[in-house]
Amino acid sequence: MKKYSTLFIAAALATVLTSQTWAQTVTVSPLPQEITWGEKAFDNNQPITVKGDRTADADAVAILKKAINIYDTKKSAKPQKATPVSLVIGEAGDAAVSRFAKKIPARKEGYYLKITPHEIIIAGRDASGTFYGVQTLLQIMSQPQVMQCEISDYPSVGCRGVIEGFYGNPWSHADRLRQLEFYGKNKMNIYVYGPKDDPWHRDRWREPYPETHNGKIRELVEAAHRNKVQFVWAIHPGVDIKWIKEDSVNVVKKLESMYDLGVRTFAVFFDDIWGEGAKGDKQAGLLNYITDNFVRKHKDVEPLIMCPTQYNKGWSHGDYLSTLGTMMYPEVRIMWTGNSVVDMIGENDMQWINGQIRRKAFIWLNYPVNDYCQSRLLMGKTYGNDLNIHDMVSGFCSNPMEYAEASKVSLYSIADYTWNMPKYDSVSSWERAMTALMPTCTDAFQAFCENNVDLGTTGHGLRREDESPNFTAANIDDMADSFEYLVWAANNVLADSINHPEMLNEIAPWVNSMRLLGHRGQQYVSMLCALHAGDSVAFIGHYRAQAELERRQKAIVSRNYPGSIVKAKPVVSGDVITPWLTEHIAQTVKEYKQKHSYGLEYFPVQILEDGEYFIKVNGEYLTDTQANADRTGDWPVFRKDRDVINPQRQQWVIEQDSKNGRYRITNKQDGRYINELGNFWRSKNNPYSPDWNTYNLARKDGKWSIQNDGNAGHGFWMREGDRITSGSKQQQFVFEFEKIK
Ligand code: 14T
Repeated sequence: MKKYSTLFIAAALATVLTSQTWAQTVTVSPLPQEITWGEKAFDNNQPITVKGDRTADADAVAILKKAINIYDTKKSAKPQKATPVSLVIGEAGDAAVSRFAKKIPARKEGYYLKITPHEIIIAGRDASGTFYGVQTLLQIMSQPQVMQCEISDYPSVGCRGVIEGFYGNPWSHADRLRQLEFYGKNKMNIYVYGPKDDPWHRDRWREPYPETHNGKIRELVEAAHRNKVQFVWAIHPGVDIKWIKEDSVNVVKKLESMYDLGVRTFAVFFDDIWGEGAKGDKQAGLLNYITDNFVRKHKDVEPLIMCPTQYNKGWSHGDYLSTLGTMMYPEVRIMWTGNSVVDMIGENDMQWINGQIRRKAFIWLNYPVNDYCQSRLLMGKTYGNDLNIHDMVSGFCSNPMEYAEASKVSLYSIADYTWNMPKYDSVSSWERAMTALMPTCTDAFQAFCENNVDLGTTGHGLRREDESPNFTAANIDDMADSFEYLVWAANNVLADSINHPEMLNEIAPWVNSMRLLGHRGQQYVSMLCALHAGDSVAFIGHYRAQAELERRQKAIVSRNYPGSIVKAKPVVSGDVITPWLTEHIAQTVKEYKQKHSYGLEYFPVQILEDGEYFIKVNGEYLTDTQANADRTGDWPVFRKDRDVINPQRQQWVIEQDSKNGRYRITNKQDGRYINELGNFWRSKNNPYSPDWNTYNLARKDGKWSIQNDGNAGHGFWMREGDRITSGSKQQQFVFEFEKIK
């Protein structure tokens, strides 16, 4: 019986394998709503004749003719082998596709595509539909053998795309042109122009663009429209707007100047402002004024989009949102980032906000934007948004990184998610994205992406899972393999740079950092071997080589060009490999020091020994008076006397954190730590983090200064009244550490 079943499986497998050798089905992306594959139709170098091209959408016809081998019956020589395949193209209502009228999905931007051995039919519901039909055909025809298929397709979300809405270096003109083409290919249809650091968007919103910029904006608008993308220009007047007629007129004037450059959809942003500009009734009044005096005066301008000041639930209070909801014309779309500034979007969140604003919110997703965690690239899977909210949104846009090419990994998935939401699969989408973007070094690029996933601790709290899933360190061999993998991936991505110079230009600092991280790991493996062999000279040699690599890694700066707003210091695998290596090197050095005395001068000095201390200022003891491990928000105070009943309340555990070499200070009684404000903080949601809760120590004349670092700024602690504050920019050598044990 057992034998028989094995045979049966083998036979079944053979059938699958042989059919796969010729059945080259392509995974069309974004995933179509309905698709049925058949057998091979023809080879992709087959001559093709086109019918309907004079009435079909001109942009669709243009990309079609550019990409395929069109056979012109009048001009071309007779085809040698087969008769040409006949391609019929057009929109609902066109004579060329009238035979298929019933097959075209009754949805905006929908299309019907059929491939048979002798005929290709592309029939769009509208111009965009035809254009998308061609995009799908070109994906299928990218294979040597073109398969028969029948596709009925349309988007889940009507408005799908990208909002260039981050702080930092705005995208370049070339970046934007490449983006717009990418949106066309991936069936995204909206691009909102709102880079925070374009002066004419925000700070100098009243002024028209200088003449030198006008040509570029015109070119972008044309490129957008050619790719069936709405170009939305956003104004951000809230910084200094006065609620007077004159400023309403100023806004309309600026929008008119953008209309003259070809823009047909407009947005008004009031995010990240306070004071006068933040008033809901005034904002609603302005949006209605613009609608009356600008939008409705032009026949071809779409309803406005506005970003409210309270753009997430965490910041909403009072009747601001309901004021917008009731006062503002219902066609004005209102943006929303979710439960907090940076959050994935759920069904319940949509119900809540839509009720407040009496319309469907237009999602501004703050992912993969990294302007608040600039050392990390966000190259991981795009997951966490509910798959059933397509009918609850009026649009869905992603705010990306200032790294335009690198953002495409996530944007590819945003396109996939918004086109066919119920069928979205973050894993397969991520894999397809990497294949599509880096076809000639996909495996190495995937290794790069999987090591640049998490954000670390930030004020916004979003974390991303599954960073560095291939990192294993159970034994020396695992470690050696894991670090070699990093070096291999980095070298392969770099070696292939000629095929994707724009991507490499952006990610090279991170790729180089990954390569050095791998080499550091290899040196660490050699340190371990030397330690086991008792070879102190070899150990110190590898330790110093590692330290030199680390120095080089830390010297890497991204975008180190004059005028760059953001110059990030890249961190690779900040959640997994980087902290692992730092900790393990520290641990191994400790072990070495216990056994050997050779070369100790090469290690950094620890200026305060780990231990328990009294912390004193002017002879008074820093005391944890509440002593309750679950309590947050109170602070330690200075007391004249020793606490004889609960001595532990005045005893502080001070230890160097091996993650960053800074010092952590916790109370002996309850383990609470002091945060960067001099308060206690300890709760499940805010655990100790070396990025926030460690200090630099310095000593002068027997007294110490204590300084925040990492994410916590650089303020120095001082004593104010009976407590600690941390506002000082000057070093305060006032603290005494009296060793207890
Ligand atoms: F308009 C909003 F929807 C929005 O998200 N505004 C900004 C956005 O431009 C930025 O890229 C994003 C991520 O940093 O967050 C918003 O900016 C902030 C958010 C904060 F919580 C700026 C400062 C903050 F404290």
